[in-house]
Parts: sequence; C-alpha cells; structure tokens
Amino acid sequence: MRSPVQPPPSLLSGHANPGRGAHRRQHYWPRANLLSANLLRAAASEPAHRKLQARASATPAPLYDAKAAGAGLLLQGRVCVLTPHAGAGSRVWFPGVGCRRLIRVELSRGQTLARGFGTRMFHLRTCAAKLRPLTASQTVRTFSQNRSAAARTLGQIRCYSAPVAAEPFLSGTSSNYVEEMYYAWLENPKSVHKSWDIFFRNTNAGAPPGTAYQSPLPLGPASLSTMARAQPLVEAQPNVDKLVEDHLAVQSLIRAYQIRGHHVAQLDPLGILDADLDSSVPADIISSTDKLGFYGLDESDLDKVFHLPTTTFIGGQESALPLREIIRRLEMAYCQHIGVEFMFINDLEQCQWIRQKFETPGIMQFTNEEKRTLLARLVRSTRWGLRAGWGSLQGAWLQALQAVLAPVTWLFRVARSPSRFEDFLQRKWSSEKRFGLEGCEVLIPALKTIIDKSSENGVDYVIMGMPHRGRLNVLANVIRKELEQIFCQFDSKLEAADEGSGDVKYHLGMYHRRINRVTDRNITLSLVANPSHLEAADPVVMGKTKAEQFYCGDTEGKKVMSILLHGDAAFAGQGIVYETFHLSDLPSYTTHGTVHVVVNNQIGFTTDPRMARSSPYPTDVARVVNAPIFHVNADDPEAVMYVCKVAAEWRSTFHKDVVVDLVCYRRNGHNEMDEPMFTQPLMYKQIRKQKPVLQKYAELLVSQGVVNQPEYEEEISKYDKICEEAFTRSKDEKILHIKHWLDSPWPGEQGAITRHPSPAPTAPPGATVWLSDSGVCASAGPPVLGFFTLDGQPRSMTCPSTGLTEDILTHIGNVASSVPVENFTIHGGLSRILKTRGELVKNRTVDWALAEYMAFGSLLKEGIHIRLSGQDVERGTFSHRHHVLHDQNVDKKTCIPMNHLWPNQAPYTVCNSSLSEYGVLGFELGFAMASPNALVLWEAQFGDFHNTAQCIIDQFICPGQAKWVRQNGIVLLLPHGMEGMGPEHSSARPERFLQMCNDDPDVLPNLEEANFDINQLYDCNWVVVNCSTPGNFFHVLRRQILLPFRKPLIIFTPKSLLRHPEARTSFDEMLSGTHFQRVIPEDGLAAQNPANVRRLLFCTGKVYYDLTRERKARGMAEQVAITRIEQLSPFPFDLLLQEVHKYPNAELAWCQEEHKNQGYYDYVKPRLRTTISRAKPVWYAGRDPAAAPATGNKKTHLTELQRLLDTAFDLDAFKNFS
Ligand SMILES: Cc1ncc(C[n+]2csc(CCOP(=O)(O)OP(=O)(O)O)c2C)c(N)n1
Repeated sequence: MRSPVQPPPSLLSGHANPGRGAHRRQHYWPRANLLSANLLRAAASEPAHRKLQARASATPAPLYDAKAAGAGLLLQGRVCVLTPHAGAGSRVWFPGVGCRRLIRVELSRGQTLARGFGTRMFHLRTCAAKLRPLTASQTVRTFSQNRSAAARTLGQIRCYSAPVAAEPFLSGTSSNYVEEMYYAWLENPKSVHKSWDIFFRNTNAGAPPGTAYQSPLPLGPASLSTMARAQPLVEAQPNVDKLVEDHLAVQSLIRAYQIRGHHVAQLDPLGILDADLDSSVPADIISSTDKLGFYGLDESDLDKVFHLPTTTFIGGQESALPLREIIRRLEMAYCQHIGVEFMFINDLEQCQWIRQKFETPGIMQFTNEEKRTLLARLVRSTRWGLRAGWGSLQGAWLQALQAVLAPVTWLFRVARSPSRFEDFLQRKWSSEKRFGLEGCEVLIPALKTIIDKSSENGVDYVIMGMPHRGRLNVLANVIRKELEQIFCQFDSKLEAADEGSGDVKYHLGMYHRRINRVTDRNITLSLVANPSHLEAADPVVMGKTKAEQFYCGDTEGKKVMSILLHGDAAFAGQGIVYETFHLSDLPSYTTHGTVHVVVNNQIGFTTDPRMARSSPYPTDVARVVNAPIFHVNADDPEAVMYVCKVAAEWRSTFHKDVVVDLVCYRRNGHNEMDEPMFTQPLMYKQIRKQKPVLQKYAELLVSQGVVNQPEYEEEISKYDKICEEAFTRSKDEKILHIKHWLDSPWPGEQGAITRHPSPAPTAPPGATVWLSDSGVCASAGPPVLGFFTLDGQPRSMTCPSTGLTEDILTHIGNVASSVPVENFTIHGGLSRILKTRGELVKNRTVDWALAEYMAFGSLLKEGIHIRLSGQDVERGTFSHRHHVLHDQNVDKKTCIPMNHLWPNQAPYTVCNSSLSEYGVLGFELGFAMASPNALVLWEAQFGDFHNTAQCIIDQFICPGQAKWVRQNGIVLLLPHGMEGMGPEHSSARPERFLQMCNDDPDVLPNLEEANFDINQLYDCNWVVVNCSTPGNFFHVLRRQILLPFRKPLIIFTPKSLLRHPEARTSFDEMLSGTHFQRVIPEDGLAAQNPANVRRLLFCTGKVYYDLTRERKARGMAEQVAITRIEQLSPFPFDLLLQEVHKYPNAELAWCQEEHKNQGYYDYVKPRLRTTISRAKPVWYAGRDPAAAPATGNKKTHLTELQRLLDTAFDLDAFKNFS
C-alpha cells in the first residue's frame, strides 16, 4: 500500500509528501545548455544581449539580416527569421522597431512566403506580445511555482489555466525565438547570422555563461578584422542526434503519462489504498529526478524547451514547453484526482478527444452556479441519508459537520432539529438494512450530471440498472420516486394491494417522467427491477433500452440511453459483465453506448479487492470493448462532475460505452447492521476519521465565497419540508401498491409514455402501427387503448382462434418458399429446400420451419414486431429455418423474406447472437419487457445450454411477475430430444422448468370454471409446452400474442422431428376456428372402441412417433391408446380427466424417453393422480434414473429406447407391481 499521506509524484509543486517532490525541487535548477532557460540566461548575460534589449527600446535597426539568414522574410519593412521547418501555424519572431515589443507573426495557408519555403501558401497574421525583461531565476520560477499541499486539494489542483502566452522574455517568448534560431542553426549553421553561429557553437561546447557570445558582425560588408575576431571558441558541430533523442524521449514521457499516469493518480479518498492494487510507481513516470534517466534525460533538461507532439494538448495555445512544465501539466492532467485509462483505444480520433478533454489547460473549471448546484445535490444526497435514519452515525456526522462548518450554523440547526421522522425511523427501523451510500454520496450528483448532459444532447429517456448500494437514494433523488412511497416500505404491516413479493425497496423498479430542471426538457427515467444477483440486470437493461430505441425509431441511440451502476467486486467478478460488454457493439444488440458507473468502495461485503480480483482495477473488463475508463476520487465532487460530463459527452459523440469508476469508501458495514471492524479494522479506523464529502466540499465553497448562505439555507429547508411532508403522508399509506413500482408500464398503464400511435383496426390494444420496414413508428396520435384495463386487468379472459385463413397461409407459404427480391442468387442447396417448401404449400401442409413462418408472418401482419435471437438462429442450428438468404455472388447481400410479406407489416428482426446465453437471454427478456405487442424469442443452440443462463431463468423469467408485478411474454425455444447424441446436446432439462411451475400437484382446480384454460394460464408463472406437431407449434406461438396477458413460454423444440415425414400438419388444422391443443387425444382405432383399450399411454413430444411406430409394428392399435400432453404446465387437468374417463378399463402409464429422474415424470405423475383422485396407479415406461441426461453410445441408446418401448407395450409389465 502506498503511504496514507503519500500523494502522486510531483516534480514541480509543493506536496503533502515531501518525499515525492517538494524538497527535490531545488535539484531542478538548470544548467547552461541550449533550449533551456539557462541558454537564455547565457544569452541574457552576454553583454551583446543586454545591448539588444537596450537597442530594442531605442534603436530601430533590425538585429537580423534576412540575407545572412537565408530564410528571412521582409514584412512591413521589418526583417524576421524563419526557420526551415516553419510552416502553417508556426510563429516567427522579430524585434519591433522603436519599442520594446516583439511582433509575433503567425503563418497559415493563404499567402505566398518568401524563398526558402518553396511554393507553400501562407497567410500572415500579426499580433503583439509584450517583451518583458526577466532574470534567469525568475524564468525558472515560472515553471516551478510552488504549490502548497493545500493547493493540491479539490478544485484548485486542476486549474492550471495560467497561459504560457504570459511567459516573460527569455523564458517563453524570446526563448522561442532563440529556439527557432537554434533549429535553423542545427539544420544549417550558415542559415543564421555568424554571431549566432558562433554563440551556438560555443554554448554547445559548454562555454561558461558570459563567454559564449562574440559581438555581432556589422550589417554592412564585413571587414577582415571583424571576421577574424568572430571565430568560434571551439569548432563544435551541432548535436542533432542529441536533440532528436531528447525530443523522442519527451514524446515517450508524454505518452507514458497518458498510458500509466492513472497508476499514480490520487484516487483513494482514504489515502491508504491503491485503486490499482499496486503501490509501485511505474518506471517511466517521473516521481523523482533520477527517473529522468529512464529517458536519457537529466535535471539539466528540465528547463529545455521541447516541441509538443500533436498527440498532446497540454500546451494549450503553446506548441513548445519546457520539460519541467510538460511534466507538471501531465501530472495535473493524469495524476491528480482523476486517472484516465484510454490509451488502449484503437481509434486515434477517440484518443485525441479524450486527451483534449483532460489535458487542455484550465478545462476543468466550474462556474459558481455549477458549484452551488453540485453542493445542493450533495446536500440532498447526504441529507436524505441523514434523515432516513443513519441512526448511530448521525450524532458523529453532525458533530463533525458542526465543528468544521461552524460559520454555517443554520446547516446544523436544520440537521440537528428533532424530527418525528428520524425518531420514527430510529425507533422502528433501526435494524433495517438500507445498503446506504455513505462514502459515495457523490453518486447522486454524478448520475444527475450524466442525465443533465445527456438531456442537453437530446436524450429523453434514460434506463438505469443498479444493485442494492444506494438504491433508495437513487430512487428518491435521481428517479424522484415519491418519498412517501419509499418511506412506507419500511412499514412491514402495510397490506399489499397487488401480488408481488416483499423486499420491495431494494429490488423493485421505477418509472418516472419529469422535466429536467437544468435543460428544461422532458426526461423519462426508468430504474429496472433487479434481483439480488449482482449484475444480472445488466443485459436486461440493455435489452429494454434497445427495445425502447427500436420502438421510437431511435436508430442511433440519440433519444434513449442506458446507465448501469455496479459495485467494484461484482463488476470484476461477474462474468455477465463481460458478456454484456460484448453485446455493446453488435448491430442487433447495440444500444449505442452505455454509461457505466462503478461505486468502487474498495470492498466487497467483507472481502478485500486483492482477494476479489486479479486485474489491477475492477473496471478492466471494459477495456475489451475499447471503453474509456475514468477513475476518479469520489471525495472530489468537482472532479467527479467533470468526468461524468465527459462520459456523457463521450457517449453522445461516439455512441460507445464508457466507465466512470468512483473510487470511494463504505462508511458502514455491508449493511447498517454489519460490523466492518471485524474484518477491515485499519481501513475502518481511517474511515472513522474521514471527513464526509459534503463537509469537505462545503468548507471549500465557503472558503471560496461561492456559497450564498440564504440560498443554501433555503435549499436545505426546502428539502426538509419535502421530507417532512412525505413522511406525514407515508403514515397515511395503508396499502402497498406494488404496481406503483413498475419499471416498464405498458401502453395505457399509469405513467406510460404514449409512444405508440393508435392501433390499426386489426391490431391488439396498444399495438404499434408500423409505417415502414425500418421499424419507425409514428410519434403522435390519440391516446392508446391500454393493453390492460385501467385497473390493470386483462381486457378479457378469452383467447380468439389462433387459426388463419387459407389465403394468408398460402401467401406466407409462397413467400417462405421464394426469393422475394430481384437479382438475388441463392445457394443451390437452399433452392432445393425452398422448392420442397413450395411443394408442402401446394399440398396444404407445413413442416416445423413452415409452421414457424406462418406464425411469425401472420403476427407481423397484425402489427406485432417479432424478434428472434440466439446463436445461429438466422439459418437455424439444424439448417431448417433459413430466414436470412445470402446472395452467393455479392458479399454481405442478404434478404429476409419475412420482411417482404405485407405492405404495412411490423418489422421482423432475426439476429445471430454472440456466443452467450446469460447475456443474450437477459437482453431478450429486457427487450420483451418494453412492450406486450412484440413476440420476442430466444433460441438456445441446444436446450441444455440454457443452464448458463440459469440466473435469468431463475431470477427473472420464472418468478418475475410474482416478484415485480411485471408480466413478460418472452419465448424460449429449447431444442430437446434423446437422439443418441450423448449426454451433451440431448436434454433441455424439462424437469427443471416443470419443477419451478407454480401449480399445485395435489389440488384439482375447479374444472367447471368458465374459461378454465385461460384462467389457468393467467394464474401460472410460465407456460411449458412440448409440441408434437408443427401445427400446434404454430398455434402456441400465435396464442402467445393473442392472449390478453403475457406469460413466459418455454417450448421444448424438436431436432429430428424437423424433418420427420410424419411431423406435418395440414392447413386444415391451422384454419380460422382452430386452436392450440393442450392435449392431443388418441384419434385412432383405440378411440373408436375405448372400452377395449387396455392401456392409456400418456406422453409428450417426439417419443409419440416412436410409440406409434412400435404400436403399429406390434399391431396393438386397439389395445393401447396414446394421448399427447402438449401443454405440460399449466397442467390440463380438465382434458386429461376426459381422456381417463374415456378409457375406463385402461391402465394409465406415463411414457418418456428421458431418464426417470429427469424429463416430465415427476411433474406429471402426481398431477395425473390428482386428476383421477388417485383412483389408479400411474405407471412408468421410460429410461432408468441416471446421472447424465443420455448415453454417448448409439447402440446403448437404441437398446434403452427399445426397452422403454417394450415396457410401454407389454401389457403385463406392471402386473407384479399392482
Ligand atoms: C451473484 C451474487 N453473488 C453474491 C451475492 C452476495 N453479495 C451481496 S453484496 C455482495 C458484495 C458486493 O460487493 P460490491 O460489488 O463491491 O458492492 P458493494 O456492496 O460493496 O457496494 C455480495 C457478495 C450477490 N448478491 N450476488
């Protein structure tokens, strides 16, 4: 660890730690050398130079002879000297006539320059700079001004706005002149006047001050005697190599600060930790003079003037600076309270943009108004915490505040005043967890700054995701959730008006639209509900953002943006962060830049960062997508505001992700009940001593005279009043309205923006009317008919037929089997596939792919946007889908026939995803949140891969509605089936989904209830189906949208059935009036004479085809009935009861191809038993229990299959068990 009081290295300034700078300043006194102030001192000390000054004030004679210089320019009768490398923007100096002035001539394109510069065109502009004589010691002081330790705190440290233009003679202005002369001499010693030639030779050879100069030659013809006198003391040659080397070294040095300056920035407010987990100072950062040796430089070089490369902005208006000043400015830019990590970015323009934002002298300045706003926001953020009952700390806080801000007595008066609110909280909820923000209160103004700046840049909708830390504060002070709604969450006795689990305040979302006071523009803020699972909400927020952008035609992310908050331990540790970053620039997933804010309190629960990550910073994951990372000391509110502004500007300029790393501390334990001293005793001793940031900043502004006491008092009392009134109202709250905590109201719901215009006659309530294929919707229109009623109920409890007219089926079929655009060459194999499709259409039948086409195509017609996402979904893992056609002759030319179905159809999005399940499923879930009028599907490549997205399934999809009162209609397509492919790629683990269904296996619902099936669907947490026919697959997809509510739909989809000749459905079963069949009853011989049936086999999915084949082979069509359960959950008790009653003499058996401890058996058996009031056993025909889902041996697979079929058709199989 760095020492607590050890600041970053400084060569040039007073410093809290004398070991790193202050006492070493004396070592930087320059030695005589070229390009240094001492060169100028040498020049100044020459008698001739003194003469020059005198002459400049009295004599009009030019010092330099254009002819002799060989590169001179006569301008307005005066002579100046141009160096050979001068060009546009260069400055040329020449002495003024009759006054003590130098005239600066700037060249830019537009005017012809005299000989020596070829035909380049320049425009001459002149300006004057005052000539002020200065001693050499003054010169040096200019670059090594003492800065006290105090000056390195808070705002002052960054304001290095003193322009170099004000440099005095011999340090700046005339040093430039001498420098130019020197360069000219280096290039060609004859290009300068002989006197300078001699001077440079002598000085370069180490002539002591006062001896290098020999009096100038007269401007007239030189006499032999004067020429003879003007011989150099030595015959030294210009040391060009050294000059080049030194410049290269300085360039490397500048680059080193840009790359590694952040490693020594003062990021830790406690001053005891290293934000990068490394206490060492990089070898190429100049923390002491001996470090100059790394570059082949030494102390004597510090006052040499170096040209600045174009890759730095530290010069401001200056193109050259002394090395000492270069280092000082680099320190100011990169080693103070902001550490900028950006040099890994591959794009030069972006790097330049960042350099300019952080290097430009004086760029980080705030108006008094901005400072007051910042203080007011900090007051709100902090006082929210104070008033919200940071019980035990409150006294200490107030004492500390009082001690320091004694003059601001009103502040303490207000904070100390007894209030019922505090008493109440302390008494009632002193043991409540709040996951307070203390130690990072600056988060609130930080977020507000990002939002203000984004709003200024045109954003009107910000979608946020965040974990527990500071969530209440964000809800109250950023989203502006009604305070009483937050306060009343502390009352555990409040009755819940709606469904929804408890633990509300840390997890529920919020949605609010208001005027942004800074920009006076409307802004909508949404905080997405989140589970405890840290970072799990990241992709969900992304998906929702993408959807909102999509629905309002915001193709560049100019209107809708996302902000993600993270904890440091979670950001580094959770792989989903990486997965989400990898979505950030994918065309179908990009949200055009997210601003990430890390509350880096340098601890994760009880774990030190060194034990929690292997990367230097918790933010390193962001480097993979070239996101700049701005580390900032959270105790410097102005630095924080600055980086937040830059982050927002970055996002609106480049539409890429950016990270703000708020390096802070956690004043309490993980929650307010935790004792942090158990595990981090020293850290917490330091924290106890740490002044709160509000106190520090208030002190600063008071000392600067920025804070106006009455205004400040008014701000405090205003907020107190708001809190008091809200508290009073919160006591009147008798009922908890969880629905007030929706993060994504749907059309017509309270608070929803009317984004979508009035629906088309055929469209469902709230549906978007799509104006074009581009997905752009109209932005105005009458109020939308809500998806729900005003009470939040479904508009009906029925579902219309999911069938279609023959015309529609045929039309979709024709498009699906053709290439709907001209001049487009598809692969020969695909032509055959489309031809086969065409034949199916002619025969009025569909296979799986065509059924999906029919469902999608018809919904698009009805204004429903469809988005299918997952790995390789465009073609389909099993090469059956082919929703994107690729021209075989033109690279990247594609066609999506589904988007060529109808004139005003909704757009179809089909997108191959990154190879991520967790990230992509989370994203699609978020997309599906935004609107009920979209069919959003995620397909796993093979069903078993869903387990890497288990968190999204467990935390969002399965319990989402129960926890957060938000319905979601996402569809999961999970290829499943035992086909001898081994333990991988076989099982989508139906048992897991079924185990999480919320229907009671032991309770027979009221089957007589009207619309039993729809009610059942309404009550369930999700729908689980395994369709055995393409037609039923078609119906269930359509039903998903035609239902008057939304539930997640899990579909186990087939692999071999995709091409199974029997797995076909006739148009007849898809026509108007037809429905999804929850159960497909036996319809063969057995059904004609049910009394003779000995066994009723229940099954689901693909095994049905094995069973019918076997039954046929055995000639048992009359003895064994086979009934398919297509909708496993909610369980079709009603239909199955009918089936059982139909075959009174039949044994009941469940047959599955999965192992006994897997598949459906454990779910189906108790429900079947309940259906028949446990009147009969339900036998099992299937594989034995096993650890792995399937054997890897094909022969064993077939043997197992045969065995289960044998059992299924052996009518004596269960005799011995009866
Ligand atoms: C995926 C996951 N694992 C573990 C936890 C338990 N947990 C809650 S907070 C926390 C520490 C988080 O540290 P950090 O991300 O730094 O945030 P902080 O609490 O410090 O703000 C842990 C481990 C969790 N909520 N989620």
